[in-house]
Amino acid sequence: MKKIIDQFITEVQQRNQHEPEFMQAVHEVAENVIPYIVKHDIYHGKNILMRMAEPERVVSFRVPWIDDTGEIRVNRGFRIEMNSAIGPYKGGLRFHESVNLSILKFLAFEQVFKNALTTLPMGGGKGGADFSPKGKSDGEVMRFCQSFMTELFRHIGPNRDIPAGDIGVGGREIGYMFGQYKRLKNEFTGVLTGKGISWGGSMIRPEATGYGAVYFAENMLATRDEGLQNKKVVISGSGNVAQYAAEKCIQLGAKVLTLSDSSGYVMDPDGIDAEKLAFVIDLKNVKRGRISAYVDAYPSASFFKGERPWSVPCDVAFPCATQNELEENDAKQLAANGCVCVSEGANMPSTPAAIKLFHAHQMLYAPGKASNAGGVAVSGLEMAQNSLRYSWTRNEVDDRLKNIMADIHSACVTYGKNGSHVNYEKGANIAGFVKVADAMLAQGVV
Ligand code: NDP
Ligand code: 2IT
Repeated sequence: MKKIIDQFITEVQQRNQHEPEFMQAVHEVAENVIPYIVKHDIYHGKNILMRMAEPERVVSFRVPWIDDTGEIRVNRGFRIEMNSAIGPYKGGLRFHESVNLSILKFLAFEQVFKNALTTLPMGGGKGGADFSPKGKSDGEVMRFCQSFMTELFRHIGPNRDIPAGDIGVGGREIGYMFGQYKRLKNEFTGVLTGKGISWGGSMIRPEATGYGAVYFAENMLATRDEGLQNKKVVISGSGNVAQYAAEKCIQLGAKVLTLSDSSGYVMDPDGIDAEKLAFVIDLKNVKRGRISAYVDAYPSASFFKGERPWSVPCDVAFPCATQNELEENDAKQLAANGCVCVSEGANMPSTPAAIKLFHAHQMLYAPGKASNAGGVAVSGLEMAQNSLRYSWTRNEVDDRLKNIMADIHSACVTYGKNGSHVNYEKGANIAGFVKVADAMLAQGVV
């Protein structure tokens, strides 16, 4: 088996030199899915995983814009249209200085499996630009978004490709891009998700990824007759996903000890409660400040510059910042400190060595493509509401989100159960693969 997997990886590697994040994502899937393919005749000999590892289309484009000093700047924009077997391309846009083809291809590849797991009819895609909104004025961000959409608009559409937010793309950026798309097309359609409530957005979409990751953790803990109440929780990040993971943990009676950003983490031994979280949300979303300012407002907390929060003893960890932010040593510390559950809010935050350790310690570990699927799931519900020209209530959307997360949990158990332990990574990869592969096989050589 190892030989077949190695051969496959070598071939994909040859075609995708210098794309370490993409290769990491493909490798992880291949290790779970190839043994399954070999055992199931309908998939065997169809080169199906190789086809899934090749994007259907990649678009790369120039994004020129003018900064506040009048200088002309240029960034690179992308859209990866990875797989449309089960629905139109769907996935977020990331605006961050680190964005490149490797990162967006890994995200698009993961998105295909994730979207399949949601049970909704969405293919997978991802896009973005090597532009960081951090430190830019609203005017600069608007001009950038308008220029970005001036090219992207010809590649997307409500039945073709429906982008949304990701790192660096929140409500403000979606608004500017939606406005530009509407001017260019002279059409009001659900071409983006994460829209404002008064212009086609869905209730619970901002909360969905973080809430979903917490619902998924509750589902995992329930298999051991446990729940989040009174649990000590460590969260990384302080953006969209981290904020609402924290909110739901607090609502469920857990004690949230940390939040972070790329400069370091804050640890509050008294717990970050609803009022303190409101301060963080205002700090990050309105003032666009740094998490270190938390300790000025709450002096009993400490700021650890340049560090990640994984050394803080906890029962449950939610990595909600970025890829490869939780490494082998971090996983060792989590396990040594008694952490029993890791539910990924971010995409691929744990390195392969860290994941091995989670498995070795029989921890309840959920990969992002399962546990953070709540975001894109509610995006799918936003698309459904846009098509119906109707809006569901907060409770209706939240109930659907809870059911979807429970269904994803069940699918992971179906394909990942090994005795009394569930390998959620294997379960998610195989369940996602089966849905997409069956559709591709039915559609001929696509
Ligand atoms: P935001 O831009 O709102 O927040 C990102 C957070 O992560 C910030 O606190 C940011 O800190 C931190 N961060 C970003 N890059 C790094 C880095 N290189 N090192 C350390 N910290 C970093 O993004 P989201 O909350 O939306 O996204 C977070 C993660 O969740 C990403 O992996 C994303 O792909 C994933 N995700 C998002 C979904 C969504 O609906 N938004 C859905 C599913 C997954 P700083 O401000 O210093 O950059
Ligand atoms: O990684 C993700 O799932 C997202 N950034 C959300 C995608 C979406 O289309 O809502």
